[in-house]
Amino acid sequence: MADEKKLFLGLDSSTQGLKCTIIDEALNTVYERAINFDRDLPRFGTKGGVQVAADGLTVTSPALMWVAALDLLLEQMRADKAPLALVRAISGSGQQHGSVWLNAKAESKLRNLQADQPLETQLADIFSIADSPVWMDSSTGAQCAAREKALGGAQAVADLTGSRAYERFTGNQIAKIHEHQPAAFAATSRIALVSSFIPSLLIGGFAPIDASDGSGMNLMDIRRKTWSPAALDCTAPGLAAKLGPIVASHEKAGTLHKWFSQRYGFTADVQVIAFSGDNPNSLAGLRLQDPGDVAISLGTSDTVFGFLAEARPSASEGHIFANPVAPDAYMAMLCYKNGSLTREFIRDQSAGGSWKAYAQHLEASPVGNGGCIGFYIRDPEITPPILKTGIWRFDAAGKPVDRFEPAQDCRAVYEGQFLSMRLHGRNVGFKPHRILATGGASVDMSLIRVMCNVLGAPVFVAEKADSASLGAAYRALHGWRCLKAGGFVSFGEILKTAAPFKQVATPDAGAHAIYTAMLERYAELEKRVVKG
Ligand code: XUL
Repeated sequence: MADEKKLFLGLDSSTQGLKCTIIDEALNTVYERAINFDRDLPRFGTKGGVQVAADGLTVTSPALMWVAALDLLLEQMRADKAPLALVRAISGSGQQHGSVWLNAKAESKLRNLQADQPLETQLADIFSIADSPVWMDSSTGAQCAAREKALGGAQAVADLTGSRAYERFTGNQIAKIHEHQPAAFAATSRIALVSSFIPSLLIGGFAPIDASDGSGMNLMDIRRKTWSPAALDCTAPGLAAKLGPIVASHEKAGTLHKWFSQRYGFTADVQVIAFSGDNPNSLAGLRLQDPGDVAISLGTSDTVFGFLAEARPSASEGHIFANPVAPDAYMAMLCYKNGSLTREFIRDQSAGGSWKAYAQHLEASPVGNGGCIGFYIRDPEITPPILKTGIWRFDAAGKPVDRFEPAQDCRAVYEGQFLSMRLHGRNVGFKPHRILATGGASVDMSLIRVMCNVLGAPVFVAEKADSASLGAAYRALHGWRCLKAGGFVSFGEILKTAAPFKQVATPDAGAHAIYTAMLERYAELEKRVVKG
C-alpha cells in the first residue's frame, strides 16, 4: 500500500554480538534489539565472541555461531512483534577483515533453504573452515612480509590497496590458510567477508563484497575498486573466482529469500543492499557526508575516521577505504590502542581517581603545558607503532624528565593524544572542518575542549555511541532510494530530515595557534620515542 509506513532494517554483526536497528523514512529509530554471543549462545564457548589459540596470536570465531545468532535475533524480533512486514530494505555491518570459508555445497544449500527449519540446522555443513579468522588475529607476520616484498614494499602496498600489509587484513589471512591448510583452501568455493556472509544468508546465495569493506583486505585496487591481479597473484591461486564480484556500497546484493517471508512475515520483495564493515557503517551512522567531516570515537581504544575526497595512503599510519556512502570518495581511519584506559591510569595516578580533580588540573594549567610533552604508552601502540610500553616525558627544551607535576601529567595525556591525531591525521589527508565526538569519553568536556583547540574545528556530539547498526539502517534506506531513482542519490539527500547534532565546543584561535607551534616539536619527540 502506497501510504503504508516504510521501514529499513540495519543489522550489525560485530565481534561480540548481533544487533538490529529499524528506522522509518524520517530516520526515527522504531526498534532495536541485540544479542550477545557469549551470553546468549554459550554452547559456542566464545569469550568476547572469539576463541584465542594457545599461541596467543591466532584468533577465530565459529562461523556457525553467526548463523545461529541470526536465527535467535529473528525469534526475538518475532516475540517482540517487531514490524517486520513493513521493512522495505535491509543492509548491514560486519566486523572488518574476518573471513568466512564456504564449500562447494554452500551455494545450493543457501538457495534451497526450507522454511520449517532454522538456518543453523540447514547450514551446519557449508563451511570448508569452521573457525573463521577475525580482525584480532595477528598470526600472519610472515605472510605480510612476503606479500609486501612481492608487491614492492610497504608504501607500494599502501598505494595500491590503501594500507600497508596488516596482519588482520584478509589477504594476509588467506595467504596463511593457503599455506597451512591447503586441503581446506582447495575445498573452498567462496571466501566471504563477515559483511558479505550475513547478506548471503538473507538472499540465499553468495552476496558480493562491497568496495568499502573490500578495502580492508590488502587485495583491492583502492582507486579502481577491482581486485588487483598483482595482489591476488602473490596471495593464492584462483582467488578471483573464490572472492566473487565487488559492488559499490549502495548497490543491491539481492532480494530477501522466501525463507524469511514464510517464517517471519517479511514481504516478498524486500531489497537487500550490500553490507559493509563496521567502521564504514559508523561513518554513515554519524552522517559524515563531506570532505572535512571527521569522527573521533573515544573508548577503550580511540578511533579517528573521516570523509576524504582523495586517497593519499601512508605506509606509516592509518588506512584508506573506499567511502561507503559516496562511490567516488574515500574514508581514512586511524586506530589508537591507548585510549580511555590510559586516560584513566593518569586520572588514578595524578588526580586521585576523580575526573573532577582531573578537570581542575586542566583549568589550573596553561594551554600548551608550558612546552611539556608526554607519551603515555600503557599498551603497545598502533599509531605510530610503539611496541615498548612506558611513559616518556620531555620538558620545554626537549630534555627527557622523570616526572611531571600532577597537573602537567593530566594535560600532557590529553594534549598528546590530540596532537598525535592532528599529526597522523594530516599524513592521511584529514583537514577537519567539523568533528563529531562519540564514545564513552565524549561526555568529558575538558577533554572535548582540548580536542577542539588542538584540531581547530567545532566539535559536535552524537548521543548514540553504537553507530554501526544505525548507519546500516541509513544505508538500507540510501540503497533503496538509489534503486527507486534508478541511479545514485546523494547520501546528504537521505539525511535531510535528520535532527542536527549538538555543537559543544568552538575552537579558540589563540589556543589553536599554540598547538600549531607545538606540532613539529611533538613530531620530533615522537620520532625519538618510536626509535626507542
Ligand atoms: C578495523 C578493525 C576493527 C574491527 C572491529 O580495521 O580491525 O575496528 O572492524 O570490528
